[in-house]
Amino acid sequence: MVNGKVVAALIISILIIAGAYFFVSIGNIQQSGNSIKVVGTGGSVLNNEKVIEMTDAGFSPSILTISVGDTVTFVNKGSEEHWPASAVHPTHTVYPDSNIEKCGTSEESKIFDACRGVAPDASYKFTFYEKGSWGYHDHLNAGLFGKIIVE
Ligand SMILES: [Cu+2]
Repeated sequence: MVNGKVVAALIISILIIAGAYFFVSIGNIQQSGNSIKVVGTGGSVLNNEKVIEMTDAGFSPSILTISVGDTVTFVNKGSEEHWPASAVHPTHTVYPDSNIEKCGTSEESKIFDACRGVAPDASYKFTFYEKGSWGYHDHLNAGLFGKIIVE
């Protein structure tokens, strides 16, 4: 005999999943070049996401211009791990408030530093709120570098 509480929990779970699916599906995703825009039902831009591909040859595009508040996703398309991080190797302190010593602390999500190697097919995202020209590199291969210009 199935307990009434179990049935209620199952129904609630199904409603939560259905609700989550509804919210995911109302957004309209527009993709053009390296830019993905997620547009709400009112046409407002919720987020402007730019993609930088990391391969064993470097970052592409190596110079990217974005707007304040844009999120950059570094996608590893190579066969080795890559670790994007603010200049300058090895301290990573050029981007405001960034510092490799904050990796593993509660401030890790606020610094421009993946804080670990990103595996092939995995990605690292960072949202830029500071205007400027921000150099970065691959901490595991410091000869690979790029620049993000935030306007
Ligand atoms: Cu480094």
